[in-house]
Amino acid sequence: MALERTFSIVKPDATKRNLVGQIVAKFEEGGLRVIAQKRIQLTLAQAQTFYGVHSERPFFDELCEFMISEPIVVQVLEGENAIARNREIMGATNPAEAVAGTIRKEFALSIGENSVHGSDAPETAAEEIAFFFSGLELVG
Ligand code: DAT
Ligand code: MG
Repeated sequence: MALERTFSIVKPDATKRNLVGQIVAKFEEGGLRVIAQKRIQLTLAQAQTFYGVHSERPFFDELCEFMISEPIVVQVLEGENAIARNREIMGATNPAEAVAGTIRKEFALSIGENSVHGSDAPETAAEEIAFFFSGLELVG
């Protein structure tokens, strides 16, 4: 399998608690490399666009308000099977169901405030990377 890239967010609950370094360490220990990273504050419109696939879900408004509540750190991670690998390192969406040692098991506060986002497929990874980064910002 060739090198793959995925998109990652360190979410507001984690930036607020100063956990960026500990989360990046989990990615690096898991075999992924940060090839782009920046700290930003999302607007409500950006959050709604980014999570548009969930717009009909009952938690959509809560999710978007949470995502704009503090700065976030957006990243591109590169490695073998990066999309699946990143999701393993993150753990299940609900921290109560996450495996020991995963980011969400160790750091997430709840199913909503779950510390990290990671792309779920090659198509979404490409879209999400392009939403936040120009090609010049990706330094593999
Ligand atoms: P994931 O982030 O693991 O890909 P998802 O795409 O199903 O999970 O949902 C996106 C985010 O929406 C998730 O990280 C947190 C929030 N969310 C999902 N299900 C939720 C629920 N039942 N209640 C509150 N927030 C939820
Ligand atoms: Mg998802």
